[in-house]
Amino acid sequence: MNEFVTYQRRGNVGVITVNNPPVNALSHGVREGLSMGLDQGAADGAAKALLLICDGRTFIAGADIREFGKPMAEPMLPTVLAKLENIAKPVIAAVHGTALGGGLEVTLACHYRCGVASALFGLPEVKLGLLPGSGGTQRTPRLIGVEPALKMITSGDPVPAAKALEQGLIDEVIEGDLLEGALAFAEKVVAEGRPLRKIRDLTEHIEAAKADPELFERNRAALAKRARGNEAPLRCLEAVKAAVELPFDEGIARERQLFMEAMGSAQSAALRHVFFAEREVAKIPDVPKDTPVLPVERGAVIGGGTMGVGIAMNFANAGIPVTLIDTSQEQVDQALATVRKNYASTVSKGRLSQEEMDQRVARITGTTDFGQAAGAQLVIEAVFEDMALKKEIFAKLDRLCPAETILASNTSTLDVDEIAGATARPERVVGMHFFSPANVMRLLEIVRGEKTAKDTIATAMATARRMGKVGVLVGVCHGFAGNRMLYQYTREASFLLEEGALPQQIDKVITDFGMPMGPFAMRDLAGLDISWHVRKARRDQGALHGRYDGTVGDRLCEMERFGQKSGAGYYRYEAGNRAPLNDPLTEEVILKASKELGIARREIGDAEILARCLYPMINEGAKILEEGIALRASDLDIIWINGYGFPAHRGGPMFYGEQVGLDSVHKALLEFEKEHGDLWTPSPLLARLAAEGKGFAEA
Ligand code: 3H9
Repeated sequence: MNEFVTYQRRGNVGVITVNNPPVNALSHGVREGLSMGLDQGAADGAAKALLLICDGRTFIAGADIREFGKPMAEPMLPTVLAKLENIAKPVIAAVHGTALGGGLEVTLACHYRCGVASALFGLPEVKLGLLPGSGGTQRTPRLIGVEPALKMITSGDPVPAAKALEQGLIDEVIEGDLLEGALAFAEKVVAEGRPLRKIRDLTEHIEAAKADPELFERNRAALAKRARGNEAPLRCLEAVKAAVELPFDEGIARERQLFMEAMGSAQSAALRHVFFAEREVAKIPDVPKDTPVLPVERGAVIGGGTMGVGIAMNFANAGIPVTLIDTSQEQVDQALATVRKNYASTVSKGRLSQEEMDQRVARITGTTDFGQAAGAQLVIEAVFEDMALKKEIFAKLDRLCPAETILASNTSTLDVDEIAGATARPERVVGMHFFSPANVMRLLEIVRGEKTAKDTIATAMATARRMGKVGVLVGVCHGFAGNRMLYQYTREASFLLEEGALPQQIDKVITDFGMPMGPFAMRDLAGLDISWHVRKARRDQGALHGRYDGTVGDRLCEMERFGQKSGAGYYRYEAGNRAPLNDPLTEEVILKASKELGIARREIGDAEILARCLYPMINEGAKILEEGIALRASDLDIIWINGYGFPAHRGGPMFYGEQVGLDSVHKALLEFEKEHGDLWTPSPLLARLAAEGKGFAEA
């Protein structure tokens, strides 16, 4: 056919094979080859049935995302699929790996589907801000029912072969070799004279859905609640609704219209950016893919506090036995009890089986004997942020552990090079900064010290992957990348309070933007007292410079309002309820603080609030890039999406800055600088890119 698709006959069956590594994406060449393969199969009189199968590691994983946003050449996928569905002999899809997006849509235009037990079937377009654009929203509900189809399409989550069989999405699960099994299935279809089953003609599920007039409103309300401004799930729902309300061909036309609308949206551009950013983040220019990864067969965690417990659970979840070490037996026992409590809570929610819990708990052993760290290949220290204590622990581990053992610190602020200096193996020392709760949050900042060896970095990145985390490489500086940017954001939120806004207004602007929580609800959840103590200590040391951002926070803490745990902070809380309630007392405190500071309060618009909170973050991100602390702007986006809940449909803070226009961000920063001083001075990198009309990737 062409270089991507071949045709060959086996017995009564014409076999069309796609080969477009790595994931058999439906590029122009594949669509063209498929169209030609179908023509040949249709014309081959000896072929009583056709089999569609793929070479390599997977079935077709969807449209070629790299072609999106560019002019598309004929034949388009819907045209190829119409040809496929109308062929006058049975066509059978044989799936291994993943049949995703356009790949699953190809199978739905076939008359029968089979796959190996390990195969996955899904329509993940929603995760790219899209909807299935080649009949997926019209055929899936006709095949498996409207509600199961809605679930599959609006969640984007794939289903395994067994579930697909149960739902009727596929007709047979193949044991053993896929090609041989699928050929036997095709011969059976021929021998039994099975009909050409066109999904477009199935009506049973559509009629059932018509009998439930509330179906779409019910699902729309539930989706809108979860979507936080993400438009794609609701667009998916509109397309499925068309399957119920319109004849098939009109439904297909409506689907196409919605698909093109989604393709042109800023949100889809953002989500596509995130897709590639997630893959880029694993690539470190001077640590190539073939860098040796040291074996990690056993882990150890020093410190049984909240972070230590979460980290030990990450090892256990990845199937790696781990020793949890603390100074007293009481602390060890308490840590192990917390491990059990955390897992039991997951079991009670039905998200983990009791058997799996028992296996994971059994992988975690506790001891007060530091010597047992010697049995691990990766030791992660998670004691509190005290440089002297960390140095003492690292010196001790250095004496006790074999020379190859990697010693990692979970520090969130301290200098990893200074910690490494306490050992005779700085090349085996690395930062592994987990985010709280450590067993839940996907982000892991991997901090490269001056002397950290390449294989140490490769091992830390590989361990992150085994733990189901996204590892992002950063350099040494106070707060690393994520928290450095966070500080800018929370500081601005505090200033806005003093200047005229209220917590509920700021929080609403931020949650309307798509963050799960605003800065003040977040502070109330974390507790206000810790940062109060830090501020007091820094003030006593004379380390506070510039405009002070803690006035309101200090007053609240002086009134013993420490957040949720004390029933009040920026908001008030009713017993047993975490919902923040507006509090006139807080407003009084804020008004007084403004007066005390000599600030005349003014109306602050929502757009200014958003810009004041986000632009300084983008500016700090640019400084981080300039200093070489992060490798790329898209890595900072991945940090914020996975560690702080930044909405993926906004692409991350740096991508959002580019969508607003770096020039506009730069201009706004200059205005803020005029008004409020040099905290807002644009970074030279941002100023240069704005002047040159370039994005961060072109820096
Ligand atoms: C769609 O189908 C729209 C239709 O409804 C309508 C059409 C009209 N295109 O993830 P990996 C690259 S929308 C181009 O590391 P894994 C990826 O960038 C599409 N490239 O491997 C990477 O490149 P590099 C719906 C793609 O084994 C390399 O392949 N489909 C595509 O961990 C390996 O990827 C999806 O959303 C693509 N579609 O996971 C599926 N997919 O090496 C998206 C991958 O240069 N893909 N690449 O960095 C996936 O979910 C995973 O890649 C998959 C494999 C599970 C398949």
